[in-house]
Amino acid sequence: MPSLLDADVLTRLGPDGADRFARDGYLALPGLLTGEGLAVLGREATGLEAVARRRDFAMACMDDSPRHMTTLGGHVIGRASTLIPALYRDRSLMGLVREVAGEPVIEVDDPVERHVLNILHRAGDTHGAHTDDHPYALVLFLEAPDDPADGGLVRYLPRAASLRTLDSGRARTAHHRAGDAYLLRSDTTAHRVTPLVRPGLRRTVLNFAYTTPVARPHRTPSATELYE
Ligand SMILES: O=C(O)CCC(=O)C(=O)O
Ligand SMILES: [Fe+2]
Repeated sequence: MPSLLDADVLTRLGPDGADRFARDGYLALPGLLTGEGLAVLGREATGLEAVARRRDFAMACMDDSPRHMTTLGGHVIGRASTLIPALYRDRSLMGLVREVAGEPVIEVDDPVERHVLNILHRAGDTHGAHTDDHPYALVLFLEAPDDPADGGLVRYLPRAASLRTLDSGRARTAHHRAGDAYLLRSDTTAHRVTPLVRPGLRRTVLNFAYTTPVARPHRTPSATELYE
């Protein structure tokens, strides 16, 4: 789906993207979506939001970190959308993930976790601290506050010993705009999304999970609790 993705994103980042990713567990991919890609995926997400579900709870298996968000699991997206599953398995997109990851990546079998939609849309909405079950997460931004002061920032800490260390001084913070993306080494990098600070703000992402031929998922109940 070349017209939805900016094929030059890695060239713009320079030659050390994969090295930075290996070191930081994170690589920003600014402007990965073209204007057309953002428009088309934005319309798709707006349609899917009608069947998405509100979640407000503390996730026991992730240190009781908060979830205040509206979500849609991959199993529903797989039935309701042809575009998102096609983009998920798009060769050029998976090639980009492979290049940054520095190893072969494959699709996640689990229909719930492979591609999910996360919408923060109320004041205080947040996706609390966790690690993912699968090694790689490609997060695509369809909506996000333009001003970092409005929240919706990603905090992350690679090779985190525990989720609590995510609020230590070593954690980093990243701001993204609609059309941006990032790749995360998501099974070993603790991460969370900071709360939206006031009403009227929205932050919508697609999260595409990938694994490798040798990786074994960290099985937690988190995806079931958030997406089923
Ligand atoms: O919204 C984000 O930036 C992160 C999403 C995430 O961590 C997840 O869906 O597991
Ligand atoms: Fe995550």
